[in-house]
Amino acid sequence: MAVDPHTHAGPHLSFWRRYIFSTDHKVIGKQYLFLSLFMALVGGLLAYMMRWQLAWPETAIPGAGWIPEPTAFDGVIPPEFYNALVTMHGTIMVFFVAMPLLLGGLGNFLIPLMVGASDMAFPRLNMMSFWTFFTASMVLLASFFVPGGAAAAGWTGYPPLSADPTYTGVDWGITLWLLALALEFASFLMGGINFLTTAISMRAPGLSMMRLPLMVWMQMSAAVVFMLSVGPLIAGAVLLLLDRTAGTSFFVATRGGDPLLWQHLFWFFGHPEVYVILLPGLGAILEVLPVFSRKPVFGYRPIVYAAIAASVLSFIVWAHHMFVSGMNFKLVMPFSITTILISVPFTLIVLAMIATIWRGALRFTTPMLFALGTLGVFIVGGLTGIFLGSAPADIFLHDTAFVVAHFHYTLFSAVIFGGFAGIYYWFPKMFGRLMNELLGKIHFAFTFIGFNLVFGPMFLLGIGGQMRRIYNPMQYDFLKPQQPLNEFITIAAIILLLGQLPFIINFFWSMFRGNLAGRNPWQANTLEWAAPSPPPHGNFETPPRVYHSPYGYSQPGTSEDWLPQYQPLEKSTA
Ligand code: HEM
Ligand SMILES: [Cu+2]
Repeated sequence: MAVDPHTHAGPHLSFWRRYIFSTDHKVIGKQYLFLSLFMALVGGLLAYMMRWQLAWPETAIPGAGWIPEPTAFDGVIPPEFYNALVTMHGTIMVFFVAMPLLLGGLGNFLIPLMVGASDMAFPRLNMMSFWTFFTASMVLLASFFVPGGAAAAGWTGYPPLSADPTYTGVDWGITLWLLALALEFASFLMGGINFLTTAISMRAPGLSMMRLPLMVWMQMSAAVVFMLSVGPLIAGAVLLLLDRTAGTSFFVATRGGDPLLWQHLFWFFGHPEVYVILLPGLGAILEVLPVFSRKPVFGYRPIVYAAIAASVLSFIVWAHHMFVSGMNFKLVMPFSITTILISVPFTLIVLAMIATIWRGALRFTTPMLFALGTLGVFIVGGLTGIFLGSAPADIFLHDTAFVVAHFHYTLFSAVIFGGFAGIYYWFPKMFGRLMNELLGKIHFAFTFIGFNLVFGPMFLLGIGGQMRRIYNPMQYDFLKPQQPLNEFITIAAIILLLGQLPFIINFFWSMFRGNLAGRNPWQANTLEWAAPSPPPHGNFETPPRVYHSPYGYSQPGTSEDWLPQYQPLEKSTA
């Protein structure tokens, strides 16, 4: 039975306190979710403009005619704006979609529920972290409208491009970009403290660390990785800001600075950041796979240890982004080896996932389809990562479309497939209603097929030599024979983007009109399903107790094929 949240809201709160400046982790989680979906739309539209330009260079982009000069001339985008598109697309997708969706949205909503707590450890800090993030998003979007336009030095912000406005023609845009990143980092530092404190100190009686759902482990690992890696980049960002505004020369070679120093500071953060995204994405599907296979997660402890091992290793691989940067060549092999080493824990996690679904009683619901999609796509991303991790291959493939294909296979799998798996799975808990299965499956088909048609052929483009971050491939004679592939990819990208319409319709329609979900529509074991859907402020009517592992499906000695964590054994055996 869905419970009206108003009847359980406790003290009467004004509209503003209940929905806008709420300290309820569930409202904050939804705020992150809505904002990240909005930003995904923006990021997707930027990708559409890039792809159009790559397929039909310097022709008017349908729908872009309204963009004023000097950014676009009747819909034709000039090279400077193309640079801004690449930069802002990457920045938005990584920092303003992936993190708010997987950590801000799912993490905030789920951690207190999954550990049986009534809210986050620091609810006000939680609210502050959302509004800091909101401010960051607005600063970032505002940068499109300042003179010179938005940042255009790549999402990695390499100097000297980022340090010297005369190289890009962008002045304020890059300063605002740095400010937006600083605000977003502050926001997620606050969030990380909250996540860790809540998961460690507010667990329900009986919920030992080794009974935590894997999603909580993954969110904790991600929070630790983020908090330990972001410091050097914040320092680097301040130095870069000084280079830009105060005439210092930390990174500008012509003034005696060292651009490689920025690359080290950036990637010491930038590589672990990928795991900040990846781990919660994998965490989401680790919840979905056992529920719809009706089997326990295979190898719970090895998965936890693998996540910790991958987190530790993530700090000593960063220079694999710099094999061709001119750093000391003696660093190349050590970083190649650590990079390939990191495939061991991830292989283990993938094998555990396959073993989990192996011979299960699979239920092909929409969340399950997206979870299986994540798995398939992530395997391709992981395997191609081994190519790029080995320096000799990377020297050939570096900065080609092969790299673009590789990182979309890993990031898209975690963020989009994993994120959708999570949204479809937890939507009934969030809104008390089920999403439509038919629309969900149509959405999955378009996303899965569309995705592979976009990024699969990009491996070929890269092997054929197409560089990334170029404005017009037709400028190079040796790339001309590949142009039909570019056109094909762009058509597929348009299909992929249009394929998101069924989701948008489904999401908003189901929020108000979907079938009522009840407490536990999927017959899942974890604690969030013990609370009403949607849970009232304070979450549980009575504080839950935990008796079992989160994955007791099809256990001997039970009459049902599930065994909720919150039910003692006597009750569930008839
Ligand atoms: C509709 C789906 C998407 C399409 C069609 C798309 C397309 C593109 C294109 C054409 C580029 C420029 C490649 C280059 O020349 O370097 C790019 C870059 C990038 N994309 Fe995507 N993308 C999509 C979704 C995503 C998602 C979901 C993420 C991450 C969560 C992502 C992260 C990035 C990053 C980090 C870059 C690098 C930006 C840079 O070089 O500064 N993209 N994408
Ligand atoms: Cu890396």
